[in-house]
Amino acid sequence: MENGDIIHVVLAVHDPKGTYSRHAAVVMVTIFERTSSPVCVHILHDETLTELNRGRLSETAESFGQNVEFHDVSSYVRAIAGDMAEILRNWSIGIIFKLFTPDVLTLDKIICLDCDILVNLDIRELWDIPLDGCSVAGVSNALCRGRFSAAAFRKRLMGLDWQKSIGAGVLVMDLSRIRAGHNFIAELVSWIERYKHCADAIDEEFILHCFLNDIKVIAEKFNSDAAYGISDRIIHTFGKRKLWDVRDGSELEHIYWRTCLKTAWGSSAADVVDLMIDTSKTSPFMHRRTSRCYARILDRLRMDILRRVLHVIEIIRLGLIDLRLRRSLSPARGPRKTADGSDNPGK
Ligand SMILES: [Mn+2]
Repeated sequence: MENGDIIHVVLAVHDPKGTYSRHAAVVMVTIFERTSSPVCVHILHDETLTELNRGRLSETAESFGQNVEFHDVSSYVRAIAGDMAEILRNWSIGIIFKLFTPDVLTLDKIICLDCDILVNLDIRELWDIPLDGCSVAGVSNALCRGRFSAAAFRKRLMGLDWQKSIGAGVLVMDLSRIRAGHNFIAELVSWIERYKHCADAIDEEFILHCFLNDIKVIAEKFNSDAAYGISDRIIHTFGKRKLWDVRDGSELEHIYWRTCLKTAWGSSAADVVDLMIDTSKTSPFMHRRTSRCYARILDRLRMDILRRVLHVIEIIRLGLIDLRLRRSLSPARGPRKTADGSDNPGK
């Protein structure tokens, strides 16, 4: 394979607020710190990447003696953007940048990572996994989603086998094989046109659509939730609650902010303190007073509902006891006696 021993990693950066590039730098440092291999990081970005942030990403790579290259994918985005609005209800446009990789890069092989990830192993371990003739490798997410999940249901609607689904946050791609068998951009455009009404996680669903029987499933530790531990893993924060969003004192949170200190965003501790305070101010998960208030309202509701349910059960229980008592106390049924003791009141 050309490019010798260099490990090539793709990160996508769409950064309208100017805060997202930092997360890419944190991912880069977690890679650089745990490998002795040369790494080239390819940043796929659009016009939202500022000169300042681009410089900081370069500086971060340089400080570890590694390389970073920038690839502007704005023209690809524009080519399909008209069809995207309906799909991108829950996602940033950055979710599709990795799908441009086979067209943008001339390399043979690439690792694609999301930016909500911490690499806590030597990335070479992932790089060296043979793809066994498959176009893509990733970690199965069929089990964690489940047969009756909305994601599985949506995939069945699109004619996809949900059991073969892999997470798109960590992917290894054989770019030569993909280019030989696919015209990725054209296929993406027609796929979006056809499925825009039900598609959601485009990267994951489109990859499953293209490579249904051409996917190598790799060990779960390469794209793993922190719930399973964090050592010797690539940890991915699934869902909307990202590692920089919360102050829960988790080990992961410590790793994120300590790593941030080693990027060009953390050239002084004071800068990182400012960043932490700024993210706390804007994080939807940091309105602690409000969330405590909601918790109290929920507790109150739960208590009221429980009290009423218990009340109804108690009434039914008492009613049953009452009925049983009446039955046991009432005289045995028989013909009624008249006042004079005769059996027949009628004449
Ligand atoms: Mn992600």
